[in-house]
Amino acid sequence: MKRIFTLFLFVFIMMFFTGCDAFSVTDVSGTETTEINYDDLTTDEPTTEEPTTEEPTTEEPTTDEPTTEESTTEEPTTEEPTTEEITTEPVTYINNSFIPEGYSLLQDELDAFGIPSMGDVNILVFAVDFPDSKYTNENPSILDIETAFNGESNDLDFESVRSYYQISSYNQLNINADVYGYYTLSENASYYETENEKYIAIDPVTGEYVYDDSEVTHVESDIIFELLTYYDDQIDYNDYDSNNDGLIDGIYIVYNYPSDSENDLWWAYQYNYSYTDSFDGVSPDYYMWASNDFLNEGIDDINARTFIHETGHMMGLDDYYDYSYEDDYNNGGLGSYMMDYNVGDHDPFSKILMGWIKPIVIESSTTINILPHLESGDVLLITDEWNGTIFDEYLLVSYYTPDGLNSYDPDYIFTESGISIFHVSARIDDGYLVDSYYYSIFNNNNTDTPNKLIDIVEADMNESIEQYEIIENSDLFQEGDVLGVDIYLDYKWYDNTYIDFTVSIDSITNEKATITVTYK
Ligand SMILES: [Ca+2]
Ligand SMILES: [Ca+2]
Ligand SMILES: [Ca+2]
Ligand SMILES: [Ca+2]
Repeated sequence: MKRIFTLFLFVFIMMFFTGCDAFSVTDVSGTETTEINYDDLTTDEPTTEEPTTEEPTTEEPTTDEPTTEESTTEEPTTEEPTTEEITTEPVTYINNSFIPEGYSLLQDELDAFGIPSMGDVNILVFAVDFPDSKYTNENPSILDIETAFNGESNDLDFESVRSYYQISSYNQLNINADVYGYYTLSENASYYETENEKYIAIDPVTGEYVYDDSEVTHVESDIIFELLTYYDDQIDYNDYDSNNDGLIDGIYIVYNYPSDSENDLWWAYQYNYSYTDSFDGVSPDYYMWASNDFLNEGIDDINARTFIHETGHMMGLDDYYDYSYEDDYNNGGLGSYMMDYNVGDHDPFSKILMGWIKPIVIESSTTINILPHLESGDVLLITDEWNGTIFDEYLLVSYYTPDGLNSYDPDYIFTESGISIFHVSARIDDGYLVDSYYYSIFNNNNTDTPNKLIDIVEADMNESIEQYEIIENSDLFQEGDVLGVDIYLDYKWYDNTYIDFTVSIDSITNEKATITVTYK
């Protein structure tokens, strides 16, 4: 058993709606987390039955036109009365965009991952308690846990793990949880806590582990071993490896012990099984570990946000918040969305990585309509040159709307419509930086690399996110704004070269936004 620097690898979540000390960005910014407008929380029903499944095409289907450069004048947009334009109008609408094919996704690049990003996936959820911390009817029940994982949208204030991923994936990921327990573990909670402290103890002077591998044990892995052994007769673990890679897709342990952000064990994180065992021919690997009181966070009856966030990690997504304020890099992380603040929809970059949407690529001057991202999945990928890969540096441009999954947490996400522009730096040639605080295959992360993996281009140019503030409505681009002219005249790629184009927000209506990208 090889220990890696466990502390560095823990994927912590932030306590939602509570003023936890250790990892909450809100504390650093000094922002109060208490006053939230909950009025919106009941406005429900996002886009469940919007089965926009694959192809988030704009209404300009790129299929029929092999648009070489000079598909000029009469590119008939559907809604344009073509009669007049022949005589009067100059070239107003050139769509040189295309939807790429055959590029690899995040899970194609990862050595291993837990939950496949698409398809029908069965996950295992084990509720456990301890001889010294037994479940009582004061604690979340098995039914509550069942609801948090499998509930319908209407069953929760926000969403269940299942309903959230159905919506965010445009019905391409269908997670079903089988819940077992409460099972009483063989050891007391106090034992596991003590053993875990030994496991992660690091000598502050040498930076080495205090105890040899032979003196310690990995308690979560011990617990998983005990559970899988106990349930082996009842469960065919083959049913939980939907992609047949020999690894159980997802094991979730929900423990009956109070969460404590100051304690390394009594928190919520995703991690990996430490031993090599197999059950019914498949092996445990990716697991999530969380207290059942995360289900009681905030004002929701049952709050599954922490489990939704960690499920992102089970699929290989990184955290987009800044783990370390001690370096001078990447202050403030992304500033919102599910992989930073446990709120809202997944950001468009994550959806591209998962294969839920395909970007509309632009590498030459183009005017194009995009539909609201939440329902359509539309997002422009603007680059100097498309290199056949999403693991590159580019801008993402999407039409943000504050409805559906984005309507629940107004203090943590945009509350107006507008155009959100992301600067993505997703190259992976170096990968897994050993000296980095954050372990990732990307060259960049949102913690301590010179540039952020994903950043928001702030339309107000005040760089408030870099001051650890949550995104603000003024960060959205509005009609008439032009990136590269009135907003960031000299916007640069991270290699310090200027971007070769301007991005103009021509118009925004309820139905669509019209964007013109002009290359110099
Ligand atoms: Ca079995
Ligand atoms: Ca698997
Ligand atoms: Ca940092
Ligand atoms: Ca700002």
